Amino acid sequence: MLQYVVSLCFLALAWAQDCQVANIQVMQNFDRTRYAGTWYAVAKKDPEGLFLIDNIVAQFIVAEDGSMTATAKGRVIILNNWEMCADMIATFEETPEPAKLRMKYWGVAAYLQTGNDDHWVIDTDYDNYAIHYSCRQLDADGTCLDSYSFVFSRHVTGLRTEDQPIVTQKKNQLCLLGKYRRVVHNGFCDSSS
Ligand code: RTL
Repeated sequence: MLQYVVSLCFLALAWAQDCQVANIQVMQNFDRTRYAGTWYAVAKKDPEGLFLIDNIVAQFIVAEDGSMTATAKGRVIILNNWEMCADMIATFEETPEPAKLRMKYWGVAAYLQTGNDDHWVIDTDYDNYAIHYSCRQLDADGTCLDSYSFVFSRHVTGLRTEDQPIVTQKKNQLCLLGKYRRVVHNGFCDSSS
């Protein structure tokens, strides 16, 4: 009986989303000043190609005029074997929806990746967890062909137990449940500026 109820719940969860990028629910009344500060990536779903590997820490800064910028660090491997800590910078542009930002980013070093990605804040309590999502390429049917997503925590040690079910639910709504990997923090990027 319990098994039956549990499978029904999973089915209901799966029905709740249609995987259309246009239908993804983002954070309501998003407040960027409360989002500001340090976030540790504790899990990530990778896009295609080169990406940040681990030790990923982002810092969001909101200026007095309300504009937002960010810096991020993370271990990367470039030129097919050179391991380093990537120092990244980003600026954000608003869209009509406060939680849907456009992010322009580049590396402090010129040989690092540059890009222009969506930066959607799916959910956050501002003090403990945040779920980020970015679709780089839309498929013809409205689903996402190439996405990446971060689970951020204010705590380098990971998510609090009480936040884990919320995060699981959001991963499912993004149609990315089971596609995340843990992000290790072992001090690799701590020594660099
Ligand atoms: C995140 C937080 C906000 C600031 C920035 C972010 C993304 C950085 C990315 C960096 C990729 C770097 C690579 C370098 C190798 O050349 C969303 C973490 C800038 C995607 C692949």
